[in-house]
Amino acid sequence: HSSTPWWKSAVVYQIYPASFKDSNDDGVGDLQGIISQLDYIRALGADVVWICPMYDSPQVDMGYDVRDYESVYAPYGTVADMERLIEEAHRREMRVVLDLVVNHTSDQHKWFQESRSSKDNPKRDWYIWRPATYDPVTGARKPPNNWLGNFGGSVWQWDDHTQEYYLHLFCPEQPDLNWENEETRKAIYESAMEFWLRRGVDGFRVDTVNMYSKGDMRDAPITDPDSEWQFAGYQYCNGPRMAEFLGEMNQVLAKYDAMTVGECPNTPDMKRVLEYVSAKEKQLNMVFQFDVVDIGQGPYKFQTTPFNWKLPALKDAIERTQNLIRGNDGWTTAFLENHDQSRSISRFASDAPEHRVASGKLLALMEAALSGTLFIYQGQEIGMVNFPLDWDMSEYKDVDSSNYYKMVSARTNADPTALHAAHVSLQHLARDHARIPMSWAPTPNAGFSPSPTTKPWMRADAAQALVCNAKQQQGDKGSVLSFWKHALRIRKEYEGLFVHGDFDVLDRGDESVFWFVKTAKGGEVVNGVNGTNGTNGTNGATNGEKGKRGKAVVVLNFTGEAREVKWPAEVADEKEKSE
Ligand code: TEU
Repeated sequence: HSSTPWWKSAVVYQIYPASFKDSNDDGVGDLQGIISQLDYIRALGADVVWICPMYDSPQVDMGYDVRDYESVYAPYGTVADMERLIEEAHRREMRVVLDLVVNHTSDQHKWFQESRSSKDNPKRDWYIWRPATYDPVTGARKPPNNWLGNFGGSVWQWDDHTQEYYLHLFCPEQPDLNWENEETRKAIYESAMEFWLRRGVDGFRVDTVNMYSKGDMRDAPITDPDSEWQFAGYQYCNGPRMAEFLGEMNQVLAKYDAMTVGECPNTPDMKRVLEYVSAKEKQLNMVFQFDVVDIGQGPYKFQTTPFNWKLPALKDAIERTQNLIRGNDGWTTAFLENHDQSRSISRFASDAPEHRVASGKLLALMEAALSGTLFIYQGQEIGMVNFPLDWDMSEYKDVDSSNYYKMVSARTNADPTALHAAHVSLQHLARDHARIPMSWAPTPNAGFSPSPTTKPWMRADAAQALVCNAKQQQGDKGSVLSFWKHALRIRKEYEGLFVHGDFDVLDRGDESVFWFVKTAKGGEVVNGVNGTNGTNGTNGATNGEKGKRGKAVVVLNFTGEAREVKWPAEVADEKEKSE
């Protein structure tokens, strides 16, 4: 449909370069490995690949600590390999989206090296520096506020050389850029964005996009009395200058017709989300909200009991994000996994051997029927699950996991019961589960490296690869992979229903079955904002196959047993039609 932007009906396949495919047998995934699997991704039915940070980086946070935006992390390849990847994707009529990580850089980025060199360096103000405060009683040096970092501890790091603190919302090795400085913003646009846009990338997944404007730096309210540092996400997210910064960034993107999907944590207020994604605001095309993936997590992510949530919570979370497209000009996303989440089958269904395949299909059907741009994370399409509890803590490589485990250890004086509970929680929720090598084939390293004896950078789940791998699933009509392919074909065929349709949940309180209805809509946006004439429904209602069905009813049984269901009154006449 000519007036509907391409990214609305797109299926995006997310790639974690370290763990996708190793082409040169060094145990680390690489760009040539990605190129070698573009046909596999295309055959799934994806139109876009999103590549997690492949920039030069010391890898303290797996590339989300960028040392140089304009070069590639050597084990992954070179800028020339990236150019080749973009060309190969485009040749297959696929698009390439990169991760734009510009809330912070690595402390090894040359900008920060200059900034920290002296208080009067011209780049001093490119990062966020503050003098110490002192305890009135003891005289002890203290950071400017009590904010807790995303990976634990204070967000402030003392710098001996210039005797000031700098702000880091993530690791100390990830100092926050100062977006208030116009020169900094210009440098970001040029180095991190235009360098790659000129090389043909089609858009960005924008990391931590709502943290650029930090608001005031008052102390956060005390929510964890046992800790010196307090959750401050509602203060450093969605600050007063967000609209201005994103508007400016949007002008750069508009020159290249590039798409954006912003990562939007700590934003439960849907009106606020709509400001970012409303077409007329010209800020972001869409965002990732955390409503679904945060289900069942404690206030501190890992302080949780696995499966302490009930199905209605999932229905509500999905409804909130689906409703962003209802009666307004916003857009939304559908996703259940990414590199920061454990596997969806293990989270939302059952990874018991007898339920894995059915669970994978259940969640595939659910996701493929949701409106918005669809995202699939590598391995999700074959139904990969979390690695088991008998893998010890040394297999967890993520700084988020190890910091949590260290914190529990410090707080409890290494109490074995507490440490075991921490391990159980990490086995359920750690980011590491998404980061092990992709299961390509039933070999000791899951077919990740060319030689079966090469040891990957993270342990491959060989036992899982025996029963769950892309190679066997490609030839099996009953596989999770075949199911995904089929679901994505139907989604495209009935775009008005599944990509653009309205979402209504039925029988909200039912804790076993998730019923929802999709009602077809055209690709046009109401109010004529994106469309040509504002008429709603040109393709949903009248264009051949796409318009033949006005409604679809999706019924998902989240229990392990057969269920007798009563067709709800709201859709009784739909049932008659389909019979
Ligand atoms: O994540 C930002 C974020 O807000 C969190 O969801 C974070 O992943 C979580 O608190 C960890 O448990 C983004 C990236 O997706 C993530 O991989 C990076 O580590 C982070 O930014 C810093 O760049």
